[in-house]
Amino acid sequence: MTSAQQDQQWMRAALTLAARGPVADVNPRVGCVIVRDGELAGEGFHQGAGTDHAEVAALRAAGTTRGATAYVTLEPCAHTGRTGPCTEALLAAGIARVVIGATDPNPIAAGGADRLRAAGVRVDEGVLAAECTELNRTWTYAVRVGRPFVTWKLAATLDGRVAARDGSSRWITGAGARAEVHELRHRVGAIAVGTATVVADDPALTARPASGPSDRQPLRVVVGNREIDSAAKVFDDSSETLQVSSHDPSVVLTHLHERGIHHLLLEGGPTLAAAFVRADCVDEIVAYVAPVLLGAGPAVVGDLGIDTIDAASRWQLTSVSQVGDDARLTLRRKEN
Ligand code: AOF
Ligand code: ZN
Repeated sequence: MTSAQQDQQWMRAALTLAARGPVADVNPRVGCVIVRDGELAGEGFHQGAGTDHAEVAALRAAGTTRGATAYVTLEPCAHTGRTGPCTEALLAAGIARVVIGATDPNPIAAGGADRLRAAGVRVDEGVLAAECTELNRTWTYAVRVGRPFVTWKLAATLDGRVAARDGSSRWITGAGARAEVHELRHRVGAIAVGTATVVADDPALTARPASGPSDRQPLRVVVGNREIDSAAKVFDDSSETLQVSSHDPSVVLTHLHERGIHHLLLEGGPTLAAAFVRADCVDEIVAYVAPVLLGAGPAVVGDLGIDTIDAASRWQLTSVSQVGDDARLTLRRKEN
């Protein structure tokens, strides 16, 4: 095995560790392995804000660290945040070489690679960089752009409707698609719906079963000013609920960003979806299309202010698959 392959192998081990961290935490998921004389000496991962960073956890687990190499999926931090700087911990432990996956996009914490080099440590960057970045896709996006990544999930008939003329909508898609939505809810920090949807459907907006890919429940966000019955399921005690009366997506996203949420799942209805699309605040669409026709009833999205085909909101299809009897399409913003 070449030394480049060896580096990749250790970085893959660090990535596997990182993936054990909490997916919707305010902090990124980070893994670290310490290797000495070609042998694993210690390993650790970040378990969420306020706990040890991955490097500190790995150093703690390791025996002798002098002269060893540390493989970290994210550039070691150079700041004192909720915990101390990892660069100083690595230096104090006598680490001779640090191999980094992704660069830290957070300007407050960045600069670790340079700091280590300046102190005489050999630093190699960019090993499995794409995978290390992808692991924290929405966190990286939020840090760079200054607002959460927004996934709009929709479930509609073949003719693009979300309910029949009489308002009934249970169920358009099959059980398989609905189970996938619960998986998705487990992976995000927050779920938003409009007040009209709460009044019409009384959704619980929880991720079920409660112990899915994560045990935590996403924050429920209700947007709009229709009055909601205090007995509505969104106000039950299974999770916290935030009410925002403004329909302005940037107000909603700013609130969520300040709370450290980096991934928002938008679940409708048509008015809220239209507001986000018009404000160019939808980054990804996950569309479940059922083999069902209604011929009447509300469309999946409200008025977008589009009068002519040249002005259509166009999207890039990134994947298509079958889930039970339904189709799942994933789309991203079209780059012009
Ligand atoms: C690392 N190793 O395991 C993580 C890092 O407030 P703090 O102290 O928890 O710092 C959070 C920031 O530190 C976070 O935004 C990111 O830039 C970096 N995360 N850095 O060296 C880790 N989780
Ligand atoms: Zn750190």
